[in-house]
Amino acid sequence: MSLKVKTQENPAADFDFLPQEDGFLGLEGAEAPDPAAAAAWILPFGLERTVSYGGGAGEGPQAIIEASHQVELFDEWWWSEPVHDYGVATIAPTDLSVYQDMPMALAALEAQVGAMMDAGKFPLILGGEHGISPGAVKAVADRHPEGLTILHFDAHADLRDGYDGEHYSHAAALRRCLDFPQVRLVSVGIRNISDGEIPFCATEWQNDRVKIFWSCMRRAGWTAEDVAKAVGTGPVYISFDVDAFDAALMPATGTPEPGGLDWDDVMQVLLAVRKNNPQFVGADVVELAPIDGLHGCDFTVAKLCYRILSLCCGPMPAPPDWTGIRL
Ligand SMILES: [Mn+2]
Repeated sequence: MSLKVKTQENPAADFDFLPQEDGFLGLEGAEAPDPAAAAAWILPFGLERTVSYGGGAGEGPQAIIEASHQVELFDEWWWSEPVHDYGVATIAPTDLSVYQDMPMALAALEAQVGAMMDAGKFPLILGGEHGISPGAVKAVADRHPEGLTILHFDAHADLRDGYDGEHYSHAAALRRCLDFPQVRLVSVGIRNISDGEIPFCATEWQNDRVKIFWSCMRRAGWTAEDVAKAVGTGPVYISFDVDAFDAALMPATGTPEPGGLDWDDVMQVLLAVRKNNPQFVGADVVELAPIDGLHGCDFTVAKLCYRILSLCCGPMPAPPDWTGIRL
């Protein structure tokens, strides 16, 4: 179906939506909200242009959506099916080959994310390579001149000032986001940074614009609550590169790294951030490069997306008393 979204900047933005049974979570019948009534909109944006090692990120959105049909709607953190508290709809993927270079693709993404926000929706962008994040963040930052914190999960700092001659490289994703002066960065899971990034990182650390929670210190050096304190109460945008997960858990990504986060590391951080009740304004999940037969990776990312949506758009989690589960 098609839905016209009227916004101030873009009075006739058109979005085509996937039928709900084909979209994220595969909602059917009475469970499926009309897109206009859904608080969260999924935007598939499988751009794959500046990848430097393994390819395949362009197939990410479709794999996430397909795997999401296997994700159980009931979530024990809420002891309910939290999706019904906010509602989700999925925009139909478009042909990204029409964009001849990164600036064109980023401008298109910025316009789409901006239109989603102006329509009052929470945008979740499915990548695609990490190089797309600055396009989405530009739209979000423009609407939050008072300040924007990016909660960034990744193996890589991505603070290079360009890479392989590409200003908007995936390896420069967060550097380009920090081009916007109101943006600050809290990175979690980092275990790959280059010598050339250190001076910038050190300067911006002094300016309180960059804070890194190194993966190697996750069991001994910092807690989820420390991350939540650094993030604050928002506005918060989540940029999640799936290579933040350990390479054993997430081999299906272009540049996997050992020594990474496990599922519960990530969940504890997200939950601690949620407990501070920040203003969540958008998210992207990038760099899934599906591998035939490793459907566990696709499923992990689909479940991650559902948790992010429920934490950002749903009520505060209200888990049962685990010592006496209410059955
Ligand atoms: Mn990465």
